[in-house]
Amino acid sequence: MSQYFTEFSAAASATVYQRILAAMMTTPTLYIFAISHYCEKARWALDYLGIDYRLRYVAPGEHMKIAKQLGCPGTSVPYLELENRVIQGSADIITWAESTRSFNGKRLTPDADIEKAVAIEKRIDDIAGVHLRRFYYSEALVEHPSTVRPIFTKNLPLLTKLPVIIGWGKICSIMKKRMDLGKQQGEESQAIIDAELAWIDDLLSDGRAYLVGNRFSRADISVASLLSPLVLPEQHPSYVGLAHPPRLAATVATWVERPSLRWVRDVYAKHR
Ligand SMILES: N[C@@H](CCC(=O)N[C@@H](CS)C(=O)NCC(=O)O)C(=O)O
Repeated sequence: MSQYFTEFSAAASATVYQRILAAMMTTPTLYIFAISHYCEKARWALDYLGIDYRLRYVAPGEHMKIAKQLGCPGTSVPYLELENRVIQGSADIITWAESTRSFNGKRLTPDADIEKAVAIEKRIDDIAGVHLRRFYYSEALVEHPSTVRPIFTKNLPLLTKLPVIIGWGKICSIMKKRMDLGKQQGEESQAIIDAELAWIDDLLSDGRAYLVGNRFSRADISVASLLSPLVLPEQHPSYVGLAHPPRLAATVATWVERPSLRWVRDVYAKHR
């Protein structure tokens, strides 16, 4: 009897072990920078769709090495590692998430007006997302680099964190060059964001709750997450303690009651 029990429990624990191993192998891993609004978009979408995933914060530089190892076509985060492939980019991650069997049935791609939702997502990804990053870094990284470093080292293991702390000056120089940062560039980006906010203000001027149709969609999650660095919503998982540099803070103070930014705050409160 006791031998039977021992064999039975060994078999049972082997099954449990195999199950844990299988779950670990099939659970996707999302690689992110804590500061990145594109990463927030992908992370929010996975959370919203109830996808089980592991989160891995990566350091600047390290993100390129991992992207290469995984076979990503480019270097940028977010990317999602699956068992036998990788998906790079927030829009493709959302599309993949809705195609898996394990999502909770909520949808981010609407049944009607898909093109409208995707067009809004693409425009905010390509324009406001890029220029908001340049607007913020052109002041924060160039003039106050030490205020940016903590969010880049947040949640990193010590051995990954130390090289970022030691090499922060070099990392800032590379980022300045790659994103073309500077006072004048920041002003150019500010004007572009102003125009993009006017576009969203206009879309919302008929009193609609959601940008496309009457349901929360990928258009909403894209606009809200990519504008979130202006609003720093309390529901954002990584922005606690992040502050705007002075000129950006003064500009945001003049924008904060715009319909677009009020809407971002409301959407975060309701859906994040
Ligand atoms: N369109 C892409 C943009 C991603 C992106 O620009 N990521 C930035 C962080 S905000 C990045 O990883 N930059 C570093 C690099 O390109 O190597 C998306 O939606 O995922």
